[in-house]
Amino acid sequence: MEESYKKLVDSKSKSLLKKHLTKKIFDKLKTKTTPTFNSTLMHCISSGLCNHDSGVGLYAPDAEAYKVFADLFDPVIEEYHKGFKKTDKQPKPCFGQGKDFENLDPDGNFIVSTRVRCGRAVKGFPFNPCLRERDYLELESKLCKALMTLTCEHKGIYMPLTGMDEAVQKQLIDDHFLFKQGDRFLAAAGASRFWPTGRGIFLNEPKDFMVWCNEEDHIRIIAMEKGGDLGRVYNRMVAGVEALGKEIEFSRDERLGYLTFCPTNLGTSIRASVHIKLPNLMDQPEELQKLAKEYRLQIRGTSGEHSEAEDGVHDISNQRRIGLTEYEIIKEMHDGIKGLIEAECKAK
Ligand code: ADP
Ligand code: DAR
Ligand code: MG
Repeated sequence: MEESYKKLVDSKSKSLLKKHLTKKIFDKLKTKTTPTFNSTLMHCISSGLCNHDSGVGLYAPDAEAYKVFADLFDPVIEEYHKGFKKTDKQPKPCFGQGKDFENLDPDGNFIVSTRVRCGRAVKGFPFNPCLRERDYLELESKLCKALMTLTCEHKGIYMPLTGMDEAVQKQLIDDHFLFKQGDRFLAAAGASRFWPTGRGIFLNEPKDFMVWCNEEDHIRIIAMEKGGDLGRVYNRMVAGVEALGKEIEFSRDERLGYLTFCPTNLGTSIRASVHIKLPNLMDQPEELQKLAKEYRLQIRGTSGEHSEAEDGVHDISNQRRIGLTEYEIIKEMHDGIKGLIEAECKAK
């Protein structure tokens, strides 16, 4: 670990891990372990040590890591989430009403599709680096039991990755329903162990609600549809989260809110995104980046993180996930996307 750390320090990496893992903190934390699952600093930083092009490079191997290695996690959380200090506290969950958010693009001129997702961890289980094969199977079984209780618009079927026909899997990924395979950042973080055991996707009949099992987080709850009706998509996701929350005890920290594998997803763990075409702003990349920063929006490629835009379609979403309620996060994204569309129309 010392050698890999030195290579990171000497590298041109711009990761938050490089910025905040000072030698003093490294020396203070390198011998510490978490009491329940015995996780280590190496578990936390291995992805950022292997991938110098990480944006963050840090993951929590279990819930206790956020406290045992707080000297490293707290400054990374504060910077990524634009100012959530170690003395700040996540507000109590408040989903509000999706009907407050009008359709972002009623005429369908810019937005191809809208997606809202959140992550949940099952209380008592660690994250990927400390999960045994039987833990993946137990998490999958708990989730499937809960999924069987879903009714009405959420009713659907669970498809395990084990034994899934390759062509079916490729189509689900190409349709943006299913997670990609082999993300090198997640692999280096220990998230591909025993793959594909315990991994899978639940898809409802209309294919506008899905639940991922054991990709990056234990559970990802997702609603998605063509067009810009953010309020309807948000409502569908919230109803799904609340239904599953009746069957599964989620892991929630008093200060950090809902716990997730990556610190970028803590708090609400909500990422609300649009696949959107903004040709005029795309021709003015500095202006687009300035607006995205101003509206606290993050820009990804068409196939999500670490991908490029295809046919001018970008994935644009809220960056912050902690320090605001769920409703406020959706409002921040809603107002940001509206601002981008207004700027696009002016840029003609
Ligand atoms: P997440 O943060 O949910 O893990 P990723 O960046 O990993 O998101 O992308 C996961 C999948 O979700 C990718 O296939 C991506 O294209 C798809 N996706 C994200 N936002 C949208 C959207 N608004 N419409 C359609 N697909 C989307
Ligand atoms: N690629 C990693 C992940 C950062 C946040 N995205 C997550 N958690 N999917 C990085 O450090 O850049
Ligand atoms: Mg992802």
